[in-house]
Amino acid sequence: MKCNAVRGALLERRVTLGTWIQIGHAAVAEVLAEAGFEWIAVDCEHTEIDVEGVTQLVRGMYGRSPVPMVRVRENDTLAIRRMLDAGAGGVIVPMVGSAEEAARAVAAAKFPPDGVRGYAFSRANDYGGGFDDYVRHANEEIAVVVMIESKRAIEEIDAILSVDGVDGVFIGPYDLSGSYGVPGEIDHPLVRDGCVRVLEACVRAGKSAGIHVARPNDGAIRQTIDDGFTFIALGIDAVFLDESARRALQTARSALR
Ligand code: 3PY
Ligand code: MG
Repeated sequence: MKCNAVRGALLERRVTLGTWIQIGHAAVAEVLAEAGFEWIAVDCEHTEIDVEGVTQLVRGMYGRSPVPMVRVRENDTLAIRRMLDAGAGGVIVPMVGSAEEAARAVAAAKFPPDGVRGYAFSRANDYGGGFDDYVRHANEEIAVVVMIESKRAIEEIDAILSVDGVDGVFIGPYDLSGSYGVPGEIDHPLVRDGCVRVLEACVRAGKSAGIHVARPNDGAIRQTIDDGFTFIALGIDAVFLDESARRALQTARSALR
């Protein structure tokens, strides 16, 4: 089994830069992989992408450097298991609000005795050809990141981080803003305060703090790095496409004036 550089970085609190796929075409994975991201998360929570789409996207990354990650559709044993079987190097589990929920996510991602992941021949172990090697190393190589997206999760952050097998946490700023009653205001003091609480708790726990910079303008990127986040998702495929298309059109239209 290939060594997972992202899990190593999470455990050492080293910065890794990733990005996010919502358009389920393998060409998108190829383009973003060649751009040089260290990991790419496929979003199965807010898109129509399911295990078939993930498999194609993971194939698009195969042989290139990014570690394929999947933001699973929910904290569910089978949702996690199927993505790992498809070849994900790690899962990002949405809406985790307590230590018990975090432990459930970890258990789904680990083979016994550490968890409840089922054994099978699958794409992840070369359809059985690499079964023994995969089973021996998967629990150490698969990354488990849980998402902090609510007031409740912020209040429970120390307990969530204390769960063995949680390699890091990842803030969903939009859901977090919604939970504080200010949807979309990701720079609102309540949201910023929540982020600071997560960052401080991660330092105490020696675990990685991550966040999604959905609109990665220069200011937002610098702020995220200055804040001390280490597991950073830059942008979304659809946002890159939308923003650069609009920018090109706008530039052309002003040149034509
Ligand atoms: C959020 O902002 O809620 C997210 O889930 C980002 O990925
Ligand atoms: Mg969210």
